[in-house]
Amino acid sequence: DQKQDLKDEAQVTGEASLDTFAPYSASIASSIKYHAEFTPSFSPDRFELPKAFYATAQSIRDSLIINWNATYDYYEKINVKQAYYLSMEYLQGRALLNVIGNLELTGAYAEALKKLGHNLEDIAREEPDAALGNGGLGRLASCFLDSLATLNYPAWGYGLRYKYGLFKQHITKDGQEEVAENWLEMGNPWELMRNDVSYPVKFYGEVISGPEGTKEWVGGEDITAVAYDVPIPGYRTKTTINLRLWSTKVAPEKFDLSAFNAGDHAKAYLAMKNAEKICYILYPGDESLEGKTLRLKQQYTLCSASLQDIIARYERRSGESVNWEHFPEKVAVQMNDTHPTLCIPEMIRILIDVKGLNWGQAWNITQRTVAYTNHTVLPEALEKWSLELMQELLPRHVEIIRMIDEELIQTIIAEYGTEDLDLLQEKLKQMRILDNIDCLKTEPTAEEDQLEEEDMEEINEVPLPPIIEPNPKLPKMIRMANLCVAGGYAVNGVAEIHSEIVKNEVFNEFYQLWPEKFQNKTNGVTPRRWIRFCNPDLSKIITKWTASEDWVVNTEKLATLRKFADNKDLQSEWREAKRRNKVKVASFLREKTGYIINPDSMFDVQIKRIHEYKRQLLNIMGIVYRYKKMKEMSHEERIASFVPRVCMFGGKAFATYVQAKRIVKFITDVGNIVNHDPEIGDLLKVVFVPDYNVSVAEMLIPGSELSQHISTAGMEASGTSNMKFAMNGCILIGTLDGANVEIRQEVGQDNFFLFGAEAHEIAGLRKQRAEGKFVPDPRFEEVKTYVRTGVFGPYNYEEVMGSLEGNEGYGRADYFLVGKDFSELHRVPRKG
Ligand code: B1H
Repeated sequence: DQKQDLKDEAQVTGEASLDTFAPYSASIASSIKYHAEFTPSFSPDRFELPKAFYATAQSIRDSLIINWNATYDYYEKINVKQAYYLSMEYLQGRALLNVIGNLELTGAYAEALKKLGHNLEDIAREEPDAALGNGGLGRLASCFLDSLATLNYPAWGYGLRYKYGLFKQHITKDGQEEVAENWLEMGNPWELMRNDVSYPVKFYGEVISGPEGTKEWVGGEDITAVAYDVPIPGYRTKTTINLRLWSTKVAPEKFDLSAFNAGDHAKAYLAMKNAEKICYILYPGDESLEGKTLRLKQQYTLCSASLQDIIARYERRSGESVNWEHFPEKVAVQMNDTHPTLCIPEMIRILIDVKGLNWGQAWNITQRTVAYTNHTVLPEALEKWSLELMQELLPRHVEIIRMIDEELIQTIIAEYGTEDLDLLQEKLKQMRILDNIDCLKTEPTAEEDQLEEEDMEEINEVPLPPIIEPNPKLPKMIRMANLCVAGGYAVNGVAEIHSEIVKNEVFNEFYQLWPEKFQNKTNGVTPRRWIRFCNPDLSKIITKWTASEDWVVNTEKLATLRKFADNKDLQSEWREAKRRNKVKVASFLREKTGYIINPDSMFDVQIKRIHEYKRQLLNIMGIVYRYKKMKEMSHEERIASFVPRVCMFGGKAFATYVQAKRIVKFITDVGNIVNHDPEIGDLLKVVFVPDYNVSVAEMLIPGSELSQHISTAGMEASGTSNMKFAMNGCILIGTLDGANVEIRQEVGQDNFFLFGAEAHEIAGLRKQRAEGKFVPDPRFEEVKTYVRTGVFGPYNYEEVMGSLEGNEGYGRADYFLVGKDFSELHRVPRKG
């Protein structure tokens, strides 16, 4: 009650601290001291960093565990339906400020730490980022967990506990250098190792048929997946949900003691190493990735351990009478892209081979339980696995995938008939799960033998599909997205425009067959981390002017601010808050790059993975153009023509993505020249922020004024930083792509700098460009020529400039249409 009174008062007055809980700070301080004394990993004599961080984290962890247990006792008691989010990535960032903020203990902790001679912000900065993800897809998973807990949804996340997260990026004179990120080095205070929760996971081996058509998968390599639980607290609620991350170790009986005893240590440890290395490292690719056995092992480990856990929980909660038909009423499994697709055959395998269900039951239950979110339409990013590799690693799953493929073929034949063979062939070609693999059924499979006679008659009535001769020269592949669409009850895109492309282009054949499966779920971000905690100054202003803190849970309330838009007091408070955030950015950049920037310049920011489709190259070409024009002017003219601007870039390039790394090098080289040019001074600075991650984003976004979301239209599925910038009072410049479209509708077209070709024009423009029919703006040619003169140093930019040329000499001939949209960059804002 005391807490509530204080809060009510704080809300009404909009006073500095919304959670001044002095009465708690004394007991928090003693709890922190207690943990500092009993934290064995640090020397006991002094309460210093980083020990102070670990002790602080442990003191709050106790409350998390209490809430976590209470949440689960309750879910267990009411046997609630649970949503399970399966993701290969979680980009959690730091947890401390989020945890104490969600528990509304920030003020109390700040005070307690002050008593102990520390400052909360410094303590928080000691925490390494948990970077178990690459970019938007991983961060979305983490935002979902926060919001699910806050909104009291019974949900769990499942993922992998990578020992090394996304690499650390160093910027050297040669561009990006990758360094391993050992985030667990000092221990992870937020996880609870659950030795009591572990499951066997098998690879390789063979499938043996039993007497009554039963199948047994035997032999091969057995490992153990062990659970590590990370409690995820909601905001202003006791609901604390779970992120269960699997780590792998050797199955106890597989340690080769006799080899060890015989002195062959390498052999003895081999199985151990093979098991442990599965969770060693996050694959650092974003948007596309080569198929690798280790990656497939990772994916299967996630699916198998999670499904075994989910099914065990369902059985336990069902008590005496397990009715599998009701499984979809208690379980929903959401797949974050195709990376966890193996959930589908794994669920079927467990239901048939372990629980004794027949094919029809298992297939039906799975189809009612699983759903798929698509995050990209880039053709190279649609996951495919070689049948050969899958066959070797997961032989039983290949049998099941073949059965699903057959089911799909039968559905397609039933829908389109066999009269128009060309049509049927085309449909099969587009939709089948197995690519370049014969689909002629010669004999009934063992499972079909088991079917009731009536069902069999039905199948026999369906004529056999026409033969498409596989091409022996091409690899036989499994198309994971097709498996997801066929195996799940729903498919969603992540922004309106993207979901339309999913329906009308990428999966159009499936959409025609099952229109009811297709949905849109525009991405979102948690307003706790992305406004309330990362921008306390702005938060206070919002709370004051909306007269309530409700916006932290219900972002629609932010619209209340609209009626004060012209209020001078609000405007000046807003400006002051922005300025304070910019000062923080300036001091961060000085520390990380040595560049001194003026906080009164306009801060223009592009932070995201480095990818050609995101067009950092378009941005930097525009900057080079501006620089060249400045150089051509007199001092007076320059001052009169340009607003001082700091252009910031941040983002990591996939280590083997050569062109992306060249772009990083280009940006840093431009910075090197421009930032030291005495004629230019504060009028233009170009800064590449090294090692961009969640924590860096939390600092940069509140201090930004213009942010760039300039992908080639139709290529960015959604984007999520666009939302974070908009929420922190930053104007967007962007193309009509991803969630930009919806953000622009919300903020109004006057508050969004729109430019560039639209998605429906892209195919035609690419064709024109490739045929040399489209002539780029002369200013674009001017910039390329300028770069080629070597103004930015001795590095050979030929490959970068060449990729922008409209001829075939450089692969895809300005595939991303930088040359097309460049001209419009200088014509903002556009009407309509
Ligand atoms: C997104 C990925 C992705 N789309 C493959 N696809 C990966 C694909 O390791 N891999 O193999 C990793 C990541 N990530 C992003 O998802 C989209 O580009 C964004 O536009 C979108 O906002 C985000 C969340 O939906």
